[in-house]
Amino acid sequence: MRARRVKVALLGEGGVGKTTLALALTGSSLNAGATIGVEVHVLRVGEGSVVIVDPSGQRRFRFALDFALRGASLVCYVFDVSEPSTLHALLEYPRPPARRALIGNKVDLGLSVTREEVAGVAKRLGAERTFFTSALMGWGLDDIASYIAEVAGG
Ligand SMILES: Nc1nc2c(ncn2[C@@H]2O[C@H](COP(=O)(O)OP(=O)(O)OP(=O)(O)O)[C@@H](O)[C@H]2O)c(=O)[nH]1
Ligand SMILES: [Mg+2]
Repeated sequence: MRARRVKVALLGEGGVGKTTLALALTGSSLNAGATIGVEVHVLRVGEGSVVIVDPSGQRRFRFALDFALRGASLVCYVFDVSEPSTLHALLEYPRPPARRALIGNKVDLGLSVTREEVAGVAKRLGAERTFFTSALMGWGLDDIASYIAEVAGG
């Protein structure tokens, strides 16, 4: 399969697991520390590559969001399913003209949000897909990898 070069941005509050997710997707060792500014990871998809741009969720690095979003084909909004505030905070994030998906991470800790709450936020964000993952345990990553490959190939 041939894939054009594609940019994916991961947005969400500090500590929800964006970097761990990016490392898990790219098969790297999971040694995430809090992101300073922005990190960039490369995911091989067929003969192409997908650039995963992973800005810090901390407010003081808010400027990194503009960089992450510029030219992105796909925006993945990430929250921690065990911390409801991280789901609702996503409504404050920009909604650029890109495909959008919602990712509930840390399912290994159990869900403290209802499926209805998640569906409500997904709808308001304009997310076309919702995924549940544990980046730490490696759960649910194949579905996201397939979806990214689909976006990259499209
Ligand atoms: N239990 C559990 N912990 C996770 C999971 N994913 C990430 N973590 C942990 O959550 C903490 C924060 O993860 P990061 O990947 O640094 O989070 P981040 O969203 O990149 O945070 P910032 O860079 O500060 O915005 C780390 O201690 C991770 O090991 C998960 O699926 N389950
Ligand atoms: Mg990070």
